[in-house]
Amino acid sequence: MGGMGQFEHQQQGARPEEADPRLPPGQRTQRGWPVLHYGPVPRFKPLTWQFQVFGATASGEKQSWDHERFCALPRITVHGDLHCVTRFSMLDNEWSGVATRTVLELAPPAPDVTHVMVWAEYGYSSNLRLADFADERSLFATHRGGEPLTVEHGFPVRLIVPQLYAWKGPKWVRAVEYMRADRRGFWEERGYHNLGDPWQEQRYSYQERPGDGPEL
Ligand SMILES: Nc1nc2c(c(=O)[nH]1)N[C@H]1C(S)=C(S)[C@@H](COP(=O)(O)O)O[C@H]1N2
Ligand SMILES: [Mo]
Repeated sequence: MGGMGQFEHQQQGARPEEADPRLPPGQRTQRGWPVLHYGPVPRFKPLTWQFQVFGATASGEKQSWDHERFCALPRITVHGDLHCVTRFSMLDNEWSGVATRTVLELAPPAPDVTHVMVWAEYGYSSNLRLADFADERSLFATHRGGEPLTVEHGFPVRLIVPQLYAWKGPKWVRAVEYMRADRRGFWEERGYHNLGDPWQEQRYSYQERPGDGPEL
């Protein structure tokens, strides 16, 4: 009987959370979807909203889309996890929206661009290596699980980069800046790690090694 009980226990999948291979070190899963950000929730203004690409573009010109044109861009669906540095993770979300690769194709960077800064409402920003930004699973998400994002979760557009901590994915994105050198974004200037790989537990800037980021 004892053996049977153990079998049933395993059948129910009651394994310790730490054993879930999708959870990076020091993370736990979270019931529901918490809302987490610095500052107020911006109001969406459809008439003036633009998604802009600027900085070191290949053409030297800025490019921008209004909301209607942005929503008409080709779309992808990605299954990705969200790992907050405060240690909660949400596994296997279905995100849909516009691939970062689509933006890179339509508004190409100059050949010597190495990093991007993604800008949100109220000046929130995060810097990414071009390779992380251009990953095939990175997208400007407009929907999760087939439902449009709520305004608290970033409507109309948020960046999702599943392989990095979630602060690297600004909600309420308004612009992408192409850069020829790295520069720290909002949290990267305020104590968080410049790279933010959850699998290496790159949480705080004091953990950075030479070459991980610009001088603080
Ligand atoms: N504009 C903006 N985007 C942001 C943040 C923020 O403070 N401002 N916080 C980030 C952090 S730390 C996390 S964990 C996620 C949380 O997303 P959620 O509120 O949809 O769970 O948003 C990220 N994007
Ligand atoms: Mo976070």
